[in-house]
Amino acid sequence: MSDPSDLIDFDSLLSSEERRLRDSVRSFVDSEIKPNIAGWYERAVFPLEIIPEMAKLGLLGMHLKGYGCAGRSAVEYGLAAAELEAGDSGLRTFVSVQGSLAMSAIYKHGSQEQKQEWLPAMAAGDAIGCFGLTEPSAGSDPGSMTTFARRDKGDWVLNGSKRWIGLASVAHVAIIWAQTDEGVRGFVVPTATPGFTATPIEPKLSMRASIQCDVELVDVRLPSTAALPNVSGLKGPFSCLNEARYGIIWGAMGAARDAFEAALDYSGTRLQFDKPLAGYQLTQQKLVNMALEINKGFLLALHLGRMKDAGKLRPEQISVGKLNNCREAIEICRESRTILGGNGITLDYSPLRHANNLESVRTYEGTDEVHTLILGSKLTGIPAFR
Ligand code: TGC
Repeated sequence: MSDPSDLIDFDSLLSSEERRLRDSVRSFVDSEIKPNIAGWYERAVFPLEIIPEMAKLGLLGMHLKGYGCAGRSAVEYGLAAAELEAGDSGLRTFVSVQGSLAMSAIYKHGSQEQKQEWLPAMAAGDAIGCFGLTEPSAGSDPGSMTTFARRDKGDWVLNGSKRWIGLASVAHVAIIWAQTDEGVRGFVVPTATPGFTATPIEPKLSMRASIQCDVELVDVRLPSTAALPNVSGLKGPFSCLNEARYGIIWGAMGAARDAFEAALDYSGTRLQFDKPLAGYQLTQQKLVNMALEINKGFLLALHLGRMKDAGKLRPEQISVGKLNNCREAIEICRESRTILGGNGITLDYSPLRHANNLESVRTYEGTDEVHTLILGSKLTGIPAFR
């Protein structure tokens, strides 16, 4: 399948297996997501019924090895993220929260028992996970979290609040990060545990086909084995955010590509002053500028993906991709909307839906400002966070 925005034969940079994986996810998105997404978005529904199909495609924890996971490469994971987000950011977000955040936390930092208990069920889509880091007053600065886990007769007892936690109200397990007397620790919390409640945040103007929740933890009592044994400190959650931020680098460009294709298609058929919009120089300039950024964005994603597969990708390089590709993608979606004119503000077309979603995507997993300061610190040697 060649993309109308592809001016540089991007496909020639992919292996046949990478193209096959990409095409199978694209077929799934074309048949199961695109025909339904406007309705889900309008009704603010996350379609739980598509989870088994995503599991069958091997999309859940797809970059992990063993435990029923597909063991795909970083580039393959990225290609899948781009295709899913061409459908809708909310659906890519589900795969990110499940695989990059919740499953990665257990995979990287969990005990053998925690891995055996949760990872196969999560890969199969039988168990949904969520990742509780952000709090009502601790977003960009997770080190200021106040959720606390205290030891009590060999148990852990958690109290606190989390906010913007994807999928929490439908999740079976939550990875909750909390302060302890030994620094920040992660906890594997079955959501049926007494004292755990998750309430969807509504109404939203972005990511409507997705669920984000407030989570309250009131005397949530857990056995000593609930703590993730292999990490303490903020590097625990940050190591998982690296995975999710990496997927966003690709996903954002998938949304941009879909918006561009909607605008290109519309401009070829919409007549004004007796000729198609695509015949006007102003429209062609918009289309060309967008296509250039899409080509550059995918090249950047692929370069970073190849580095990740080689084990050489550094966190600040992920910031380059997340900052650039979110920033360009949202501009592309907005510019695409201008080509659609008034029709572009309806749910009949994807660009404004994607642009609205990308407001969330540019904000979660590190805002534009956070990634700018990470890179500013790298360039100058002076951290400007505090
Ligand atoms: P800092 O003192 O710099 O670092 C603390 C420790 O963490 C290590 N570290 C990292 N390790 C791995 N990967 C990274 N990217 C890392 N960044 C830092 C660091 O080496 C240190 O380790 P150690 O061993 O010395 O203790 O921490 P800081 O807080 O001062 O860092 C500043 C800043 C701004 C970079 C950081 O706080 C940051 O990235 N903030 C943004 C947080 C963020 O992205 N929040 C959004 C979370 S998204 C979410 O919760 C919702 S999930 C999605 C959903 O549910 O829908």
